[in-house]
Amino acid sequence: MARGGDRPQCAGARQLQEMPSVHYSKVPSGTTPRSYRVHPGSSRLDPVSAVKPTVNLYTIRTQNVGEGNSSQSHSMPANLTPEYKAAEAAFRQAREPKERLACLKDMLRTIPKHKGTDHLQADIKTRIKQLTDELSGPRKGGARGGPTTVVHAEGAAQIALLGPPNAGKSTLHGRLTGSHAQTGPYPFTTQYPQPGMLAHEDIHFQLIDLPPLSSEHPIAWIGNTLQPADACLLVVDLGDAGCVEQVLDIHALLKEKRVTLTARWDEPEAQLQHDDELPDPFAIRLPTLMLANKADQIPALDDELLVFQELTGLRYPVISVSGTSGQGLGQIGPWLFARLGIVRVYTKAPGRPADKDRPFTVRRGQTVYDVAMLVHRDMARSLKYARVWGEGHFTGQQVGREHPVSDGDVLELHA
Ligand SMILES: Nc1nc2c(ncn2[C@@H]2O[C@H](COP(=O)(O)OP(=O)(O)OP(=O)(O)O)[C@@H](O)[C@H]2O)c(=O)[nH]1
Ligand SMILES: [Mg+2]
Repeated sequence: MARGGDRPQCAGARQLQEMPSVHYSKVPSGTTPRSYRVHPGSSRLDPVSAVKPTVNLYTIRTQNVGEGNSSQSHSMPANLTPEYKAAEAAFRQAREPKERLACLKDMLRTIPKHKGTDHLQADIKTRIKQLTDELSGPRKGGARGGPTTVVHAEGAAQIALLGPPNAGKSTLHGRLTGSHAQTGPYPFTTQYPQPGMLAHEDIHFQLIDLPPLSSEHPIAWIGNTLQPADACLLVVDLGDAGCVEQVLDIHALLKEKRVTLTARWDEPEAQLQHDDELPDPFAIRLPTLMLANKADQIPALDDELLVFQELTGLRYPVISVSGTSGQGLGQIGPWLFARLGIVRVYTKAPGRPADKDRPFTVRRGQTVYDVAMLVHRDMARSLKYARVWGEGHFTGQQVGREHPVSDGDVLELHA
């Protein structure tokens, strides 16, 4: 790393120099399209009744500390059938455990049975077993049970708070959502996921406070917990002497779980995988915003950040914040709204005013049909056309099912 004469070193950088075993190469420039991720649904504002945001495909493209092929990637020709591909696509969209289980069973039924798919078959069977166990609930006698580790997604998007111990995740969660997440001046305070809702204008994002990720205390269930997440906030205390090592440790732990954090929030909605390659249906890819926390007590934060980025090779977008003073917290909601491409759509019945209180949310590029799906599956099936009020349309303009919606549109759906 080129370090200027008077440039301050971050605390993590100082510690790293004493740790020759830590890998801190810069981001390799090569990119390889490989797989993608789908999110279904969208949401009503109501945090209780809301369902998930809509189809959104993220393409796995780059590879560095944060972004790599999972350890279980498959590259052997697999001759996957259209039936298998359809089942896999449905699995990626499914958010509810029951639906996911049904899709997994379809995948197992339709996957070509030969040597090249052995690993994937085994993976699918393991997932089926895990989900079946999860769905069967606590065993008689209370042998299973305990706190929930997978939080049902609600609001416009589910955002996971990840980070090393003591970075201030729970303090931020409390400030942002009004939760009473337990905080403490010692590491490993948080033990289980805790949801909360972050308001932004007339929608909410669901923030999930999580236990710290650290190889000192690995969390077996974290891969499953992150399954419904749309994105992640990586909370880092740049004043912590161990932050570089801790963040690299987190990436290694996530990689084992086939979770990749990415700086890219604008992945194209396309599946760029080669037909003869066996995709990894269980890979999770989370667009990541880094929160450089405890800004109130780090005097040269920008310089610390530069050194951190240089040493880790990680180039996530960053907002500096303080969970204590509140600095920077107001930027998070608008940032997520813009970068997730959230589009709010209000519906109205013919001859009635629009319901302006409770928008449905979809993602940029989604259509009238996608909104109808959120209203009701039957409505989408029988949808003939819609009338739309909004920028770029004349009043009550008639549009077809495939018409893309824009933020603020009012829709009157006609079956
Ligand atoms: N100065 C300062 N202290 C903070 C800030 N945020 C959190 N803290 C303190 O840092 C300590 C850890 O905060 P937590 O919110 O419990 O951190 P955490 O990341 O949830 O910790 P774990 O659950 O153990 O991973 C507490 O003593 C907080 O008061 C901040 O922005 N500035
Ligand atoms: Mg905590």
